[in-house]
Amino acid sequence: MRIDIISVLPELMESPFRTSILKRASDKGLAEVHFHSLRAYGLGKYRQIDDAPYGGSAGMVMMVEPLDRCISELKAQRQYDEVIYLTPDGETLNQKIANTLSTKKNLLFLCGHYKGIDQRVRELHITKEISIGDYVLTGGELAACVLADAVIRLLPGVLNDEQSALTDSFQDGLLSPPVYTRPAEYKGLKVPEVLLSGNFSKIEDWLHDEALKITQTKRPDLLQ
Ligand code: 6GU
Repeated sequence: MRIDIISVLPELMESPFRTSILKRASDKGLAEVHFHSLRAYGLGKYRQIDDAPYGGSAGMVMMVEPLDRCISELKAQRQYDEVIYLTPDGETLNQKIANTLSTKKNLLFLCGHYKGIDQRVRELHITKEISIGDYVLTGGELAACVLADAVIRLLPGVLNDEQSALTDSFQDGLLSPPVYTRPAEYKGLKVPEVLLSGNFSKIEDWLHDEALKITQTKRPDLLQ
C-alpha cells in the first residue's frame, strides 16, 4: 500500500511514522507513506495557500489553486483508490472503514487546516471525508496519523502475530475480554480458573461471554 499525505505541517507527522509498527511496515516494504508540503504549491513570492472567505466570516480558507495543483500532480502519477479529506465534518472513523481502506493500493490523504478547504476542491477531487470523532483538532495531521495507523496495522505481515488484528476489540463488533499473564495470583487477586484449565473450548466460551458482558456494560450501543 502507498499513502500520500498533503499537509501544511508535514513535520507534525514524522515521529509516528518513524517508530513502532508504522516503521516496521515501511521497513518491510508493506506500506510506504509520502508527505507533500502544500506550501511548495503556494502562490506568489510568499507561497500563499490560504485567503479570507467570501461572504466575510471569520478565519481563513485553504485556496483551491494550490490544492488542485498538488492533488492533480499526484493523480497524474498514479491512480488513487480514494482521495480522503480529514475533516471534523466527515464520516466518523470506525473499524469497518479501516478494514475497507486496508484493502486498497493507493490512498491520498488531505489534512485540513484553518476554516477548511475551498468547496471546489471537494467537488474536483475528494472521494471520502473522514473525522476521528466529535471534537475539533487544530488540523487534520493527527487525524491522518490515526487513520494511517488504523489501516496499516491491518495489512498482512505488519503485525507479528497474524491472529492479533482479528481478535481486536471491534473486529467482531464486541470489546475485548480481559487478559491476564503471570503470576496466577497477585496481592490476592486470582486469574480466573477457566483460563488455567487448558480446556480450549471452555476458554473460548468464557472469553465470548466476558466480551459480551463488557460490551453490554461499557458500550451497549455496539450491541444494537
Ligand atoms: Cl479529521 N480534523 C480536525 N481538524 N479535527 C478533527 C478531525 C479531523 N476529526 C476529529 N476532529
